[in-house]
Amino acid sequence: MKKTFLYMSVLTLLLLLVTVAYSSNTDVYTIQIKMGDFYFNPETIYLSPGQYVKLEFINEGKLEHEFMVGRIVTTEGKEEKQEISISKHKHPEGMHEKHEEKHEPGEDKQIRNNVTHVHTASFINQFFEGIDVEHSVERAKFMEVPGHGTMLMLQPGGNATLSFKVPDNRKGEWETACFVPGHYEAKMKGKLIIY
Ligand SMILES: [Cu+2]
Repeated sequence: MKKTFLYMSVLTLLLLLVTVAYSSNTDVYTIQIKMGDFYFNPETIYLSPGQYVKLEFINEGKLEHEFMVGRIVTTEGKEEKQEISISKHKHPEGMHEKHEEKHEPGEDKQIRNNVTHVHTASFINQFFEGIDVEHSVERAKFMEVPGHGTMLMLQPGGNATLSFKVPDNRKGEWETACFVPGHYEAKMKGKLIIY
């Protein structure tokens, strides 16, 4: 009887250990990131390859802010966007001159207006490229902007979550930034370290 009890206890303990090990394996590492005028708090985020993470964002500032992650800052974003808008005017060969004459000035103006909304800086190497990100947004947007990259944009008071698995090939130091004109210059940047 005593032996059976001991045996059962050991078995229960083993089962408990397995359960704990299993649940910690599938644990999601959640981190809250506050955005404001002009900062990210915490400024540095540490994540590990293979980790399941959930980044929770809150914009506690009075201005709209964005969160982007990458490696080389470029100011070519605006020009790239202009190229894209020009390519919208592409038409079959031989139609070119005719088209130029027929061109509606109003249409052009509308496209130019879109261009002025584009932020002037972005990253060349985007951290989120190829990562399957599950997101939820409230007064916020998570999207791919041609010529700008993968961005999370939060209105004042907005919040958002990004859930994903950190790939093994993202090790190292990444820069986080807000490229709303003037914000990066006002030091609205930080670091994402995958170690
Ligand atoms: Cu900002």
